[in-house]
Amino acid sequence: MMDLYTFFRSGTSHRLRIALALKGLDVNHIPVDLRTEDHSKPSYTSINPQGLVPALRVEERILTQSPAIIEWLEETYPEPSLLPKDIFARHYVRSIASLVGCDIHPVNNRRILEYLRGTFHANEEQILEWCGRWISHGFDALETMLVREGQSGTFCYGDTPSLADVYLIPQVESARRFKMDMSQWPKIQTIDAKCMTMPEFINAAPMKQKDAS
Ligand SMILES: N[C@@H](CCC(=O)N[C@@H](CS)C(=O)NCC(=O)O)C(=O)O
Repeated sequence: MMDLYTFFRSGTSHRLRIALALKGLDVNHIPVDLRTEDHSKPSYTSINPQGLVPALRVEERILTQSPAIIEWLEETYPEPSLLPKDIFARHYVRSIASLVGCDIHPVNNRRILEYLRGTFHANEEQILEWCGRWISHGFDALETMLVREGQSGTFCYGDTPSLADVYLIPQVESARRFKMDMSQWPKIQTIDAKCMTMPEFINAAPMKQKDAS
């Protein structure tokens, strides 16, 4: 069985948990507590030198970087696919994943916020403003894309979950944690509600994890 190094509140761990569940794969969860800096200790940096979760142990190999791990999953376990068949639809789904994974998540990552707090003395109000700005900027564009492109159904693309939903749902969870009003983005809110009827998404949620507290 594969070992997943994960933290319940980590968005990138969350997206990987969803992808694994949609592929029907059961893995052994090994919690790495970011609050106690366990990810920066040699016991974990010996696994991932970047000191970031998630990581996936597959037999003797360690896989890092959630986008690369999800691509590996897609190539190793092609069914059910997280990508549509049509080549432009594949681009569309990947562009949503990139919007979240490259342009929203990284600037709101814990280590960035800790640096803003520690080096620039940002208070919690300023931290919320920072996170809110980048989430709003991304979600405003995504809401427009979802409505304008007319490719979304009950999910970001059509009526089955794809890579786009795998990336989106953890970001919605994070937006709620940063006290964002999700009613500004009704299409995103509807897709989130639909995903959260599926056990694959429900069981991957932060508060469902054994390390949640
Ligand atoms: N690009 C990496 C980013 C991983 C990442 O940023 N993980 C966060 C949790 S969501 C982390 O470990 N942060 C540690 C920290 O910020 O101190 C991936 O997608 O796997």
